[in-house]
Amino acid sequence: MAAGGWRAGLALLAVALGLGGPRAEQMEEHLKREHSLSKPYQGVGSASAGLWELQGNAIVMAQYIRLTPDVQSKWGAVWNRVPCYLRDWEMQVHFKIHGQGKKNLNGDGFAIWYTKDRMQQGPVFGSKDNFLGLGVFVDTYPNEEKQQERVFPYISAMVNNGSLTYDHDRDGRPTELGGCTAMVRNLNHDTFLVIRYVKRRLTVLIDIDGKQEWRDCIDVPGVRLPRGYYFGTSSVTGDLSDNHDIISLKLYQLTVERTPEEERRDKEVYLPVVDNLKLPGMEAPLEPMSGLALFLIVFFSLVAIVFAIVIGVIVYNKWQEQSRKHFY
Ligand SMILES: [Ca+2]
Repeated sequence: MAAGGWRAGLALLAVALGLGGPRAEQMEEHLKREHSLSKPYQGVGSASAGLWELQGNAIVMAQYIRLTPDVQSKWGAVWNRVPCYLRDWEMQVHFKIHGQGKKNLNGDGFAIWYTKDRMQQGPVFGSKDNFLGLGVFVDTYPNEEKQQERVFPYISAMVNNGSLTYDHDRDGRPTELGGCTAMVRNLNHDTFLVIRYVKRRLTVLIDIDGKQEWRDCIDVPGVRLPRGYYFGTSSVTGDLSDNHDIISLKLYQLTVERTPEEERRDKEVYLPVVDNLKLPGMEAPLEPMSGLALFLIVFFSLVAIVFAIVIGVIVYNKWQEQSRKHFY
């Protein structure tokens, strides 16, 4: 693959150029083979061995993995068997969507997943709804009739703690974290997208114009994803169809330095959540109380109790004095 060489040092370059965030910072990257999928797809789909498992109509070809053929009512998925415990990572997806359908008469697209559950068939691009984790959708068909703001094909991202439903009829608009238009069908050049997760910041970049340049698509800070979830990709066709091909999935471990403050902020989470986001069921979990706060609460509670007792004693004594006066 011609693009392979320059792409290897991409994360470092992108961050140096400021694409990854407002502040240029040092970042090293390292390909993790256990979470990557590339030619010749050795062991993919074998029943017990191999790092990746196939599902549905997905098939392994010499040059790609076809999640679905350009045929109605098909679905397919490929899932990593190894849970990912990296804190900071980047997933580079080399894909191809092509078919006979003319403009907007094709579907439905595909999803890239980082989720707790794997190998679960469902209605969200062939995979489970009410998922736990991250889904990035390359949606090639506008289901919502009056599409005004969004031009399709459209890429969007969604983070779910299991409580949210993907609204297929509205192309996931109610739960969308961000998105962009991406004309990705029937192109003669290679098409890529990158999902980068660094210091709780989720960014999606696309390279679909054949210029070997990354374009910003999604940028959301404060995304808290637990570790130990699985990478996967899935696709579905309905009345409309396309070939949805994955050429490679390359997962890079990114090594970044954190300040002590960032270490505190980026501590382990057990449910996916997005800061400052008001979605039903997506409230940020309560921060555990700090030692000082707990001490102050206990201290002032004791002071208040002592104060109340003293007042009580005084009032009681006064009342007794009064009653004595009444008796004599
Ligand atoms: Ca759609």
